[in-house]
Amino acid sequence: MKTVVSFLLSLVTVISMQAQKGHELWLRVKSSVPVNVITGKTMSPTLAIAKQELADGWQGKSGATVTLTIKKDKALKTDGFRLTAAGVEANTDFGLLYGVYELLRRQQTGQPIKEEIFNPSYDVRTLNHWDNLNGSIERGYAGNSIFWRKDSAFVVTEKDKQLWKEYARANASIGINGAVLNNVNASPTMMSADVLNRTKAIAEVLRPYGVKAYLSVNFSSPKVIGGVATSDPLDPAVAKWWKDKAKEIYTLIPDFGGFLVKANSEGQPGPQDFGRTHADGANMLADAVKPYGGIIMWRAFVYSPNDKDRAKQAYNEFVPLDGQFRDNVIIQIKNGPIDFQPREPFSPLFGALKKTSEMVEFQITQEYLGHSIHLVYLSPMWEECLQSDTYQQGIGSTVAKVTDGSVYNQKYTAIAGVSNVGLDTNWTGHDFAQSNWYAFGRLAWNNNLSSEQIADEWIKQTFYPASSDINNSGLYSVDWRDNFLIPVKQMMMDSREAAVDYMTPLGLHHIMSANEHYGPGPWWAPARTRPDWTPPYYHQAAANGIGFDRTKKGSDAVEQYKEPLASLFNDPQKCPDAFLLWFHHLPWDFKMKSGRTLWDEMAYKYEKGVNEVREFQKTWDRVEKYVDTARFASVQRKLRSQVTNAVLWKDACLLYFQTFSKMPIPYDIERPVQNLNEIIANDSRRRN
Ligand code: GCV
Repeated sequence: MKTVVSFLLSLVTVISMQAQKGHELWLRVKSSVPVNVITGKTMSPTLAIAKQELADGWQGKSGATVTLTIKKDKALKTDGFRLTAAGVEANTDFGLLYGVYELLRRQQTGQPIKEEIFNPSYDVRTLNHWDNLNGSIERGYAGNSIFWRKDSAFVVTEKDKQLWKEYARANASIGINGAVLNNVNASPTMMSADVLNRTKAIAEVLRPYGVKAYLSVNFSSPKVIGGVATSDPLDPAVAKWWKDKAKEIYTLIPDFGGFLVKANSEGQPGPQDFGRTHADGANMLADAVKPYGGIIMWRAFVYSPNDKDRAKQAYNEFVPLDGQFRDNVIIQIKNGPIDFQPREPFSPLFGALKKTSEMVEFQITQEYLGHSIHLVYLSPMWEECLQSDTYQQGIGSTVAKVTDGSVYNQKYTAIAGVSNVGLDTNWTGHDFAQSNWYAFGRLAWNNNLSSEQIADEWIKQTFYPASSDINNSGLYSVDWRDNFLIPVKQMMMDSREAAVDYMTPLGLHHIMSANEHYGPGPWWAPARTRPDWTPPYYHQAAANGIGFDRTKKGSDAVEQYKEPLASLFNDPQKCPDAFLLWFHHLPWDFKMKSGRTLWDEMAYKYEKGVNEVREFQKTWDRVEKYVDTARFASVQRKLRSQVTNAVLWKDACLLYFQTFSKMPIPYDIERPVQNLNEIIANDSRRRN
């Protein structure tokens, strides 16, 4: 008997250890508290999921009754819901499902449950997957694609379906309702019958969870795979090809969301190839999907090799087109004017388009923020962008408000996040990178949530040992709260600023190593390379100082911002330190607000960033007893690499910029441990 008991115990241990590989994300709770769920007579697949989630996760009163009611309610948007004393009310089954997830989240995180209305900030809340048909993922750091693969490419297995279901469930639990299944650098083959059939299979699994499928399309598809002589958007044969294609897609996938388009950017084809405008291209596609309620998300990520300041180009190209787009076109704009850097000011396009729908594109995958090696919680960066005031319609016209319909009358409101999901067991490579997927979904649902609240929720759901340990009042044990939750939350909250400090402090940007975009590379500028792809174009370091002059005397990018921002950014005495070298070229001995010289300030910032990551190591080592072995060891290992890489950034940047400043690195900070020539040689070896 004893042997049987100990065998069972060890089995339980093994199972629970396996359960700690992070695959369950923030959905780990399995409760055995009984609950009675009442629904209307018609049981849809979505309602069945809602019912099952309650049965599996209920942590309220044992034997309680929860009623899920469809009730027409003008106060609620399509996906919105109302929590009531009896349960959840909504206009749609999806609303009920979101309500159930909210109820369970509140139980699990100890938040009050009272009568309250919840409406999403955006109608369309999408993940953008930069997944290629051969299974690779552009800027993906968590394994290959969960949707596409090279071998047996069009065979749909039960394993595929199970994974897609888990993916859809995770999205639904945080309110994400759309997935663009392939890379914006899209292959024309995406429009082939084989690919569309696989898309149909994926869409069928995602559908009950309220996640619509979208595809990125290549603008040359009519010519490349359709046998049409051209892809000119004003050619009737081209418009017809897209209309027929839309019909084919909607016959297969009646709730298909629409297309995402990267056009005339980084070598991708587009309407300008035929002397047409972005509006001509977008409208032609918009007309094709309009009969089915589809939308076109048209990216504003455009820049040409010969303009003086890349940061100005999206604004210059799109503002003159304002008012020319169909109402089912949304211009998808990266948060900053360049490219997902650790810190950028918000893109001046936000709010500048007054008669055209706009949406924010964030990057969840950490292309420029340490891949899946660095622990960087991105929510504070997104919150900073969403809460930035554009002043476009007076004080309070924040990026959040000019995109969510509060300021402008947009037909569709939307938001996108470039996904960090791959085939890795824990989905995102780094266990803490899951928090970025989670945070994106939560902000897409409510663009006013604080990053701190989101981190709090995520940690509780992802790391709390067992639901049974939550005491009756719904609070977590004091020991766990004080020794795990609080320090780990602080580490997350500090992590983005730390990354800015050890990579690109004071408004520096785009100084990373070429190609892999991981380590430092401020020196990289081979002959015959497009200048706007090289770091010296952005940092402009020289004997007379450092920084990109975007003032009125320079490229005048400041002029794209509405007053009082234009004047604020234009004045080096008033410009926030965080954006100083983004907008100004300043002498090395420029006197900073702190009283230090610019050079010293930069050195202290790099030092501060490195020290902060060392503190994260200490924080993590201290919490060992609260975390399962696998996740503890993995995060510990990654933090070690993060420190090594942060030191490399600091040494490389300070030693390289010192060749211009000719000033000593302040003597009270740690000395470089590497030589510049060796760092540069290693960097180019890695690239070859
Ligand atoms: C998908 C950056 C990335 C590219 C990406 C591009 C984009 O340039 O480095 O990999 O391409 O942004 O957003 O289109």
